[in-house]
Amino acid sequence: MAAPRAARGSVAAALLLLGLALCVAASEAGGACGCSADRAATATAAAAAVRRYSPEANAQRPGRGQMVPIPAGVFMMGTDEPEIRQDGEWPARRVRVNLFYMDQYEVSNAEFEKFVNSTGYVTEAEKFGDSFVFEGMLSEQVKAEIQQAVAAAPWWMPVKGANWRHPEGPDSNISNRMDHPVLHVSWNDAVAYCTWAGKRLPTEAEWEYSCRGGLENRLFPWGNKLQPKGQHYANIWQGEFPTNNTGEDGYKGSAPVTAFPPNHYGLYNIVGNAWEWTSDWWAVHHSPQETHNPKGPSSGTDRVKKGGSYMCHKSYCYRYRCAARSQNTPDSSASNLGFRCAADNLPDNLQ
Ligand SMILES: *[C@@H]1O[C@H](CO)[C@@H](O)[C@H](O)[C@H]1NC(C)=O
Ligand SMILES: *[C@@H]1O[C@H](CO)[C@@H](O)[C@H](O)[C@H]1NC(C)=O
Ligand SMILES: *[C@@H]1O[C@H](CO)[C@@H](O)[C@H](O)[C@H]1NC(C)=O
Ligand SMILES: [Ca+2]
Ligand SMILES: [Ca+2]
Repeated sequence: MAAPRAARGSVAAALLLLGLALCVAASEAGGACGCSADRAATATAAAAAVRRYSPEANAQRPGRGQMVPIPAGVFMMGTDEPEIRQDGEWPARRVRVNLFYMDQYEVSNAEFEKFVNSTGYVTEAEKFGDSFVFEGMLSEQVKAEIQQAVAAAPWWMPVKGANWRHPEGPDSNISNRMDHPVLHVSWNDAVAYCTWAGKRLPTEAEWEYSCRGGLENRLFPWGNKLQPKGQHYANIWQGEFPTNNTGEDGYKGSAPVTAFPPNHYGLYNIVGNAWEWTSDWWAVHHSPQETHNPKGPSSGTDRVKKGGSYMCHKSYCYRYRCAARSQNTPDSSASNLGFRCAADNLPDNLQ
Protein backbone atom coordinates (compact mmCIF):
# COMPACT_ATOMS: atom_id res chain seq x y z
CA MET A 1 0.00 0.00 0.00
CA ALA A 2 1.14 3.55 -0.59
CA ALA A 3 3.02 5.19 2.22
CA PRO A 4 0.69 7.15 4.48
CA ARG A 5 0.85 10.87 3.90
CA ALA A 6 2.17 11.71 7.32
CA ALA A 7 5.08 9.41 6.65
CA ARG A 8 5.94 10.97 3.31
CA GLY A 9 9.29 12.68 3.43
CA SER A 10 10.33 11.73 6.91
CA VAL A 11 9.99 8.98 9.41
CA ALA A 12 9.85 11.62 12.10
CA ALA A 13 6.63 12.96 10.65
CA ALA A 14 5.06 9.54 10.99
CA LEU A 15 6.31 9.16 14.53
CA LEU A 16 4.93 12.56 15.36
CA LEU A 17 1.55 11.74 13.92
CA LEU A 18 -0.99 13.14 16.32
CA GLY A 19 1.69 13.92 18.84
CA LEU A 20 1.56 10.48 20.33
CA ALA A 21 4.93 8.94 19.92
CA LEU A 22 7.21 11.39 21.64
CA CYS A 23 5.47 11.75 24.94
CA VAL A 24 7.41 12.24 28.11
CA ALA A 25 6.40 11.23 31.57
CA ALA A 26 4.58 14.30 32.74
CA SER A 27 5.31 15.85 36.07
CA GLU A 28 2.62 17.18 38.34
CA ALA A 29 1.47 20.55 37.22
CA GLY A 30 1.15 23.86 38.97
CA GLY A 31 3.22 26.85 40.03
CA ALA A 32 3.49 30.43 38.94
CA CYS A 33 5.18 32.08 35.99
CA GLY A 34 7.41 34.32 38.07
CA CYS A 35 6.69 37.68 36.47
CA SER A 36 4.34 39.38 38.85
CA ALA A 37 3.85 42.77 37.16
CA ASP A 38 2.84 41.12 33.90
CA ARG A 39 0.65 38.73 35.77
CA ALA A 40 -1.17 41.47 37.64
CA ALA A 41 -1.83 43.40 34.43
CA THR A 42 -2.97 40.29 32.63
CA ALA A 43 -5.15 39.23 35.52
CA THR A 44 -6.91 42.60 35.58
CA ALA A 45 -7.59 42.53 31.85
CA ALA A 46 -8.66 38.92 32.06
CA ALA A 47 -11.05 39.52 34.93
CA ALA A 48 -12.68 42.34 32.98
CA ALA A 49 -12.90 40.12 29.92
CA VAL A 50 -14.56 37.36 31.87
CA ARG A 51 -17.12 39.81 33.25
CA ARG A 52 -17.92 41.11 29.80
CA TYR A 53 -17.92 37.81 27.98
CA SER A 54 -19.51 35.19 30.18
CA PRO A 55 -21.03 32.22 28.36
CA GLU A 56 -24.42 33.39 29.57
CA ALA A 57 -23.94 36.78 27.94
CA ASN A 58 -22.73 35.16 24.74
CA ALA A 59 -25.64 32.74 24.72
CA GLN A 60 -28.08 35.64 25.02
CA ARG A 61 -26.59 37.64 22.18
CA PRO A 62 -29.17 37.34 19.42
CA GLY A 63 -28.15 36.43 15.91
CA ARG A 64 -24.55 35.68 16.71
CA GLY A 65 -24.76 32.19 15.30
CA GLN A 66 -22.04 29.96 16.58
CA MET A 67 -19.32 32.55 16.92
CA VAL A 68 -18.48 34.45 20.07
CA PRO A 69 -16.40 37.59 20.43
CA ILE A 70 -13.04 37.09 22.08
CA PRO A 71 -12.10 40.41 23.66
CA ALA A 72 -8.87 42.19 22.76
CA GLY A 73 -6.27 41.75 25.47
CA VAL A 74 -2.86 40.62 26.61
CA PHE A 75 -2.01 37.15 27.84
CA MET A 76 0.95 34.96 28.64
CA MET A 77 1.32 32.46 25.82
CA GLY A 78 3.11 29.20 26.55
CA THR A 79 4.48 28.38 29.98
CA ASP A 80 7.72 28.62 31.92
CA GLU A 81 6.93 25.21 33.37
CA PRO A 82 6.67 23.10 30.23
CA GLU A 83 5.35 19.59 30.65
CA ILE A 84 6.64 18.57 27.22
CA ARG A 85 9.72 20.67 26.51
CA GLN A 86 10.44 19.33 23.04
CA ASP A 87 7.06 20.58 21.86
CA GLY A 88 8.18 24.18 22.41
CA GLU A 89 5.52 24.97 25.02
CA TRP A 90 7.89 27.56 26.49
CA PRO A 91 8.85 30.25 27.35
CA ALA A 92 5.86 32.13 28.74
CA ARG A 93 5.68 35.33 26.66
CA ARG A 94 3.40 38.35 26.55
CA VAL A 95 1.12 38.37 23.56
CA ARG A 96 -1.33 41.08 22.59
CA VAL A 97 -4.39 40.01 20.63
CA ASN A 98 -6.99 42.15 18.88
CA LEU A 99 -10.68 41.41 19.22
CA PHE A 100 -11.72 38.55 16.99
CA TYR A 101 -14.48 35.96 16.73
CA MET A 102 -14.18 32.27 17.40
CA ASP A 103 -16.46 29.35 16.60
CA GLN A 104 -18.01 28.11 19.84
CA TYR A 105 -17.81 24.53 18.62
CA GLU A 106 -15.56 22.30 16.61
CA VAL A 107 -16.89 22.14 13.04
CA SER A 108 -19.39 19.26 13.01
CA ASN A 109 -20.08 16.60 10.42
CA ALA A 110 -23.41 18.29 9.63
CA GLU A 111 -21.70 21.62 8.95
CA PHE A 112 -19.01 20.01 6.87
CA GLU A 113 -21.67 18.15 4.89
CA LYS A 114 -23.38 21.47 4.14
CA PHE A 115 -20.08 22.72 2.75
CA VAL A 116 -19.52 19.60 0.67
CA ASN A 117 -23.11 19.65 -0.57
CA SER A 118 -22.83 23.21 -1.78
CA THR A 119 -19.30 23.07 -3.24
CA GLY A 120 -18.64 19.45 -4.21
CA TYR A 121 -15.43 19.66 -2.22
CA VAL A 122 -13.38 16.45 -2.02
CA THR A 123 -11.12 16.09 1.03
CA GLU A 124 -7.50 15.04 0.80
CA ALA A 125 -8.18 11.73 2.59
CA GLU A 126 -10.72 10.97 -0.13
CA LYS A 127 -8.23 11.90 -2.87
CA PHE A 128 -5.38 9.88 -1.34
CA GLY A 129 -7.71 6.99 -0.59
CA ASP A 130 -6.67 6.46 3.02
CA SER A 131 -6.37 8.06 6.43
CA PHE A 132 -5.12 7.17 9.90
CA VAL A 133 -7.50 5.46 12.30
CA PHE A 134 -6.92 4.40 15.88
CA GLU A 135 -6.68 0.63 15.85
CA GLY A 136 -9.00 0.24 18.86
CA MET A 137 -11.91 1.54 16.77
CA LEU A 138 -11.54 -0.72 13.75
CA SER A 139 -13.68 -3.72 12.95
CA GLU A 140 -11.91 -7.08 12.76
CA GLN A 141 -12.64 -7.14 9.06
CA VAL A 142 -10.89 -3.83 8.38
CA LYS A 143 -7.97 -4.76 10.66
CA ALA A 144 -7.44 -8.02 8.84
CA GLU A 145 -6.80 -6.11 5.62
CA ILE A 146 -4.07 -3.90 7.00
CA GLN A 147 -0.43 -4.89 6.99
CA GLN A 148 1.23 -1.64 7.81
CA ALA A 149 1.14 0.36 11.02
CA VAL A 150 3.21 3.30 12.20
CA ALA A 151 6.26 1.60 13.72
CA ALA A 152 6.61 3.72 16.85
CA ALA A 153 2.88 4.17 17.34
CA PRO A 154 1.41 0.81 16.35
CA TRP A 155 -2.09 1.83 17.35
CA TRP A 156 -2.30 4.04 14.26
CA MET A 157 -3.43 2.22 11.17
CA PRO A 158 -3.50 3.68 7.68
CA VAL A 159 -6.94 2.56 6.60
CA LYS A 160 -8.05 2.44 2.97
CA GLY A 161 -11.34 4.20 2.49
CA ALA A 162 -11.25 5.99 5.84
CA ASN A 163 -12.40 9.59 5.50
CA TRP A 164 -14.78 12.05 7.12
CA ARG A 165 -17.85 10.08 5.99
CA HIS A 166 -16.28 6.77 7.05
CA PRO A 167 -14.25 7.54 10.17
CA GLU A 168 -13.31 3.93 10.95
CA GLY A 169 -13.06 2.79 7.34
CA PRO A 170 -15.50 1.71 4.62
CA ASP A 171 -17.78 -0.26 6.97
CA SER A 172 -18.41 2.75 9.24
CA ASN A 173 -20.53 5.88 8.79
CA ILE A 174 -21.47 9.13 10.53
CA SER A 175 -25.26 8.89 10.40
CA ASN A 176 -25.48 8.82 14.20
CA ARG A 177 -22.68 11.36 14.59
CA MET A 178 -23.78 14.38 12.57
CA ASP A 179 -23.25 16.56 15.66
CA HIS A 180 -19.74 15.20 16.30
CA PRO A 181 -16.61 16.98 15.05
CA VAL A 182 -15.69 16.32 11.44
CA LEU A 183 -12.54 14.15 11.42
CA HIS A 184 -10.04 13.04 8.79
CA VAL A 185 -9.78 16.61 7.51
CA SER A 186 -6.35 17.92 6.57
CA TRP A 187 -5.12 21.45 7.22
CA ASN A 188 -5.82 22.21 3.57
CA ASP A 189 -9.38 20.91 3.95
CA ALA A 190 -9.87 23.03 7.07
CA VAL A 191 -8.69 26.17 5.26
CA ALA A 192 -11.07 25.41 2.39
CA TYR A 193 -14.01 25.06 4.78
CA CYS A 194 -13.24 28.22 6.78
CA THR A 195 -12.78 30.24 3.59
CA TRP A 196 -16.13 29.01 2.28
CA ALA A 197 -17.74 30.03 5.58
CA GLY A 198 -16.29 33.56 5.32
CA LYS A 199 -13.89 32.75 8.14
CA ARG A 200 -10.28 31.62 8.57
CA LEU A 201 -8.34 29.33 10.86
CA PRO A 202 -7.31 30.89 14.18
CA THR A 203 -3.63 31.65 14.72
CA GLU A 204 -2.03 29.58 17.44
CA ALA A 205 -1.95 32.69 19.64
CA GLU A 206 -5.66 33.33 19.12
CA TRP A 207 -6.45 29.70 19.77
CA GLU A 208 -4.46 29.61 23.00
CA TYR A 209 -5.81 32.97 24.17
CA SER A 210 -9.36 31.79 23.67
CA CYS A 211 -8.57 28.42 25.29
CA ARG A 212 -7.46 30.20 28.45
CA GLY A 213 -10.84 31.93 28.66
CA GLY A 214 -9.48 34.90 30.58
CA LEU A 215 -7.82 32.76 33.25
CA GLU A 216 -4.13 33.27 33.79
CA ASN A 217 -1.39 30.67 34.09
CA ARG A 218 -3.78 27.73 34.32
CA LEU A 219 -3.32 24.32 32.79
CA PHE A 220 -6.84 23.84 31.48
CA PRO A 221 -9.56 26.15 30.13
CA TRP A 222 -11.38 25.85 33.47
CA GLY A 223 -8.47 25.90 35.94
CA ASN A 224 -5.69 23.67 37.26
CA LYS A 225 -7.71 20.66 38.43
CA LEU A 226 -8.49 18.12 35.75
CA GLN A 227 -11.78 17.12 37.37
CA PRO A 228 -13.14 19.82 39.66
CA LYS A 229 -15.68 18.22 42.05
CA GLY A 230 -15.13 14.94 40.25
CA GLN A 231 -16.77 16.26 37.07
CA HIS A 232 -15.40 15.65 33.59
CA TYR A 233 -14.69 18.85 31.64
CA ALA A 234 -13.29 17.35 28.47
CA ASN A 235 -13.39 14.26 26.32
CA ILE A 236 -10.05 12.53 26.87
CA TRP A 237 -8.95 8.96 27.63
CA GLN A 238 -9.56 7.22 30.95
CA GLY A 239 -7.92 3.85 31.60
CA GLU A 240 -4.72 2.26 30.41
CA PHE A 241 -3.61 3.49 26.96
CA PRO A 242 -3.93 1.96 24.39
CA THR A 243 -5.54 -1.20 25.67
CA ASN A 244 -8.30 -0.16 28.08
CA ASN A 245 -10.55 2.80 27.26
CA THR A 246 -13.03 2.92 30.12
CA GLY A 247 -14.96 5.86 28.66
CA GLU A 248 -15.61 7.21 32.17
CA ASP A 249 -16.30 10.67 30.74
CA GLY A 250 -19.14 9.21 28.68
CA TYR A 251 -17.30 8.80 25.38
CA LYS A 252 -14.79 6.27 24.09
CA GLY A 253 -14.55 8.03 20.75
CA SER A 254 -15.63 11.50 19.71
CA ALA A 255 -18.43 13.34 21.51
CA PRO A 256 -21.01 15.84 20.19
CA VAL A 257 -19.39 19.25 19.71
CA THR A 258 -21.83 20.60 22.31
CA ALA A 259 -20.82 18.14 25.05
CA PHE A 260 -19.10 19.19 28.31
CA PRO A 261 -19.16 22.63 29.93
CA PRO A 262 -17.88 25.61 27.91
CA ASN A 263 -15.05 27.86 29.13
CA HIS A 264 -15.55 31.49 30.18
CA TYR A 265 -15.65 32.62 26.56
CA GLY A 266 -18.37 30.10 25.72
CA LEU A 267 -16.09 27.70 23.82
CA TYR A 268 -16.88 24.00 23.89
CA ASN A 269 -14.36 21.17 23.67
CA ILE A 270 -11.52 23.61 23.13
CA VAL A 271 -9.39 20.91 24.71
CA GLY A 272 -10.11 17.23 24.12
CA ASN A 273 -12.54 15.61 21.67
CA ALA A 274 -10.80 16.52 18.37
CA TRP A 275 -7.40 18.14 17.91
CA GLU A 276 -7.80 21.51 16.16
CA TRP A 277 -5.70 22.90 13.33
CA THR A 278 -4.35 26.44 13.60
CA SER A 279 -2.98 28.64 10.81
CA ASP A 280 0.62 28.75 12.12
CA TRP A 281 3.62 26.93 10.75
CA TRP A 282 5.30 24.79 13.41
CA ALA A 283 8.50 25.81 15.21
CA VAL A 284 9.71 24.98 18.71
CA HIS A 285 11.79 28.07 19.50
CA HIS A 286 9.99 31.28 20.40
CA SER A 287 11.27 34.74 21.22
CA PRO A 288 10.44 35.83 24.78
CA GLN A 289 9.70 39.34 23.43
CA GLU A 290 6.18 40.69 23.56
CA THR A 291 4.33 40.34 20.26
CA HIS A 292 1.09 41.70 18.80
CA ASN A 293 -1.16 39.31 16.86
CA PRO A 294 1.71 36.91 16.09
CA LYS A 295 1.13 34.63 13.13
CA GLY A 296 3.98 32.16 13.69
CA PRO A 297 6.96 31.45 11.42
CA SER A 298 6.75 32.59 7.80
CA SER A 299 7.44 29.10 6.48
CA GLY A 300 7.76 25.51 7.62
CA THR A 301 6.82 21.93 6.86
CA ASP A 302 4.18 21.25 9.51
CA ARG A 303 1.20 23.15 10.85
CA VAL A 304 0.37 23.60 14.53
CA LYS A 305 -2.56 21.77 16.08
CA LYS A 306 -3.87 22.39 19.58
CA GLY A 307 -5.99 20.92 22.35
CA GLY A 308 -5.44 17.17 22.30
CA SER A 309 -8.17 14.65 21.61
CA TYR A 310 -10.32 11.86 23.00
CA MET A 311 -7.24 9.68 22.73
CA CYS A 312 -5.06 11.76 25.05
CA HIS A 313 -4.05 10.44 28.46
CA LYS A 314 -1.62 12.05 30.87
CA SER A 315 0.70 9.04 30.65
CA TYR A 316 1.56 9.49 26.98
CA CYS A 317 -0.14 12.57 25.56
CA TYR A 318 -0.54 15.22 28.22
CA ARG A 319 -1.59 17.69 25.57
CA TYR A 320 -5.11 18.64 26.61
CA ARG A 321 -3.63 21.81 28.16
CA CYS A 322 -3.92 25.28 26.64
CA ALA A 323 -0.13 25.67 26.33
CA ALA A 324 0.34 22.23 24.78
CA ARG A 325 0.87 21.88 21.05
CA SER A 326 1.70 19.40 18.36
CA GLN A 327 2.01 19.29 14.59
CA ASN A 328 1.28 17.49 11.36
CA THR A 329 1.98 18.06 7.69
CA PRO A 330 -0.79 20.11 6.05
CA ASP A 331 -2.04 17.10 4.08
CA SER A 332 -2.25 14.74 7.08
CA SER A 333 -5.56 13.49 8.39
CA ALA A 334 -6.63 11.15 11.17
CA SER A 335 -9.55 9.95 13.25
CA ASN A 336 -8.96 12.45 16.05
CA LEU A 337 -8.08 15.64 14.16
CA GLY A 338 -10.56 18.37 13.27
CA PHE A 339 -10.78 22.16 13.54
CA ARG A 340 -12.83 25.26 14.29
CA CYS A 341 -12.73 28.62 12.52
CA ALA A 342 -12.10 32.20 13.60
CA ALA A 343 -12.84 35.57 11.97
CA ASP A 344 -11.84 39.22 12.27
CA ASN A 345 -15.46 40.25 11.82
CA LEU A 346 -18.67 38.29 12.04
CA PRO A 347 -19.49 36.86 8.62
CA ASP A 348 -22.57 38.53 7.06
CA ASN A 349 -24.76 35.47 7.52
CA LEU A 350 -24.16 35.53 11.28
CA GLN A 351 -24.94 39.22 11.82
C1 LIG B 1 -26.55 17.08 1.79
O1 LIG B 1 -27.17 16.54 0.68
C2 LIG B 1 -27.80 15.28 0.89
C3 LIG B 1 -28.28 14.75 -0.45
O2 LIG B 1 -29.04 15.71 -1.10
C4 LIG B 1 -28.94 15.47 1.89
O3 LIG B 1 -29.57 14.24 2.18
C5 LIG B 1 -28.36 16.04 3.18
O4 LIG B 1 -29.38 16.32 4.11
C6 LIG B 1 -27.57 17.30 2.90
N1 LIG B 1 -26.90 17.68 4.13
C7 LIG B 1 -27.03 18.87 4.71
C8 LIG B 1 -26.29 19.07 5.99
O5 LIG B 1 -27.69 19.78 4.25
C1 LIG C 1 -24.36 3.30 9.63
O1 LIG C 1 -23.75 2.62 10.72
C2 LIG C 1 -24.69 2.06 11.63
C3 LIG C 1 -23.90 1.46 12.76
O2 LIG C 1 -23.23 2.47 13.43
C4 LIG C 1 -25.53 1.01 10.91
O3 LIG C 1 -26.51 0.51 11.79
C5 LIG C 1 -26.21 1.66 9.71
O4 LIG C 1 -26.88 0.67 8.97
C6 LIG C 1 -25.20 2.35 8.83
N1 LIG C 1 -25.89 3.08 7.78
C7 LIG C 1 -25.55 2.99 6.51
C8 LIG C 1 -26.33 3.86 5.56
O5 LIG C 1 -24.65 2.27 6.11
C1 LIG D 1 -9.90 -1.43 32.59
O1 LIG D 1 -9.66 -0.52 33.64
C2 LIG D 1 -10.66 -0.55 34.65
C3 LIG D 1 -10.40 0.58 35.61
O2 LIG D 1 -9.04 0.73 35.86
C4 LIG D 1 -10.70 -1.92 35.29
O3 LIG D 1 -11.70 -1.96 36.28
C5 LIG D 1 -10.96 -2.97 34.23
O4 LIG D 1 -10.89 -4.26 34.79
C6 LIG D 1 -9.95 -2.86 33.08
N1 LIG D 1 -10.35 -3.74 32.02
C7 LIG D 1 -9.47 -4.51 31.37
C8 LIG D 1 -10.02 -5.34 30.25
O5 LIG D 1 -8.28 -4.54 31.63
CA1 LIG E 1 -13.42 9.91 26.56
CA1 LIG F 1 -11.11 20.13 20.57
